[in-house]
Amino acid sequence: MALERTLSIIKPDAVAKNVIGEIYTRFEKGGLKVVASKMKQLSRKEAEGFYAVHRERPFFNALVEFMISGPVMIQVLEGENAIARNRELMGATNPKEAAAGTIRADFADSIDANAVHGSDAAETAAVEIAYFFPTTDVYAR
Ligand code: RTP
Ligand code: MG
Repeated sequence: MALERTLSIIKPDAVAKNVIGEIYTRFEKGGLKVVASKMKQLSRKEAEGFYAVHRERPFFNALVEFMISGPVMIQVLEGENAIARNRELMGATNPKEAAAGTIRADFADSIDANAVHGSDAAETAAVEIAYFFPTTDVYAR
C-alpha cells in the first residue's frame, strides 16, 4: 500500500446539479482526504492544456467546450492507493457501464457529462496537481 495524491475535478454538470457535498462524502467515506480544493471557471486555454493528451481525439473539442460550460470544483485527494481508489469510486467513463453505487452511476448523464475526472497514473497525477495547485496550497493532514 502506498500513500498517494491524485487530482480530482467535479465537472460542470455535477456542480450544476448541486452534488458537490454528496461527491465529497463519497471521497471521505471511501478513505480519501481532501488536502487542497478550489472552485474555478476554466478558460479555454486551461481546459485545452489540461486535456492536451487527448488533443488528437475526435471528442477533444466537445470535451473542452463541456469543461468550460460552467465552474468546476478541483481537489487534491490523499490516501492509500488514492489514484486507483478514486477511479474505483468514480466508476467507468461511460455511466452506462459504471458499477452500481459509483459516482458516475449515480450522478453522470452521459460519457461527455460524466460528473468527475480523476488522474489515471502516478505521473499524470503529479503533473495534474501541479497544473492547478502550487505546493503551498496542498496541505498535509
Ligand atoms: P477523465 O480523464 O475525465 O477522468 O475520464 P477518464 O479517464 O475516465 O476518460 P478519458 O479516456 O481520459 O477521457 C477523458 C474524457 O473525455 C470524454 N470522452 N468522450 N465520446 C467518447 O468516446 C469519449 N471518450 C472519452 C469523457 O468525458 C472522459 O471523461
Ligand atoms: Mg482520463
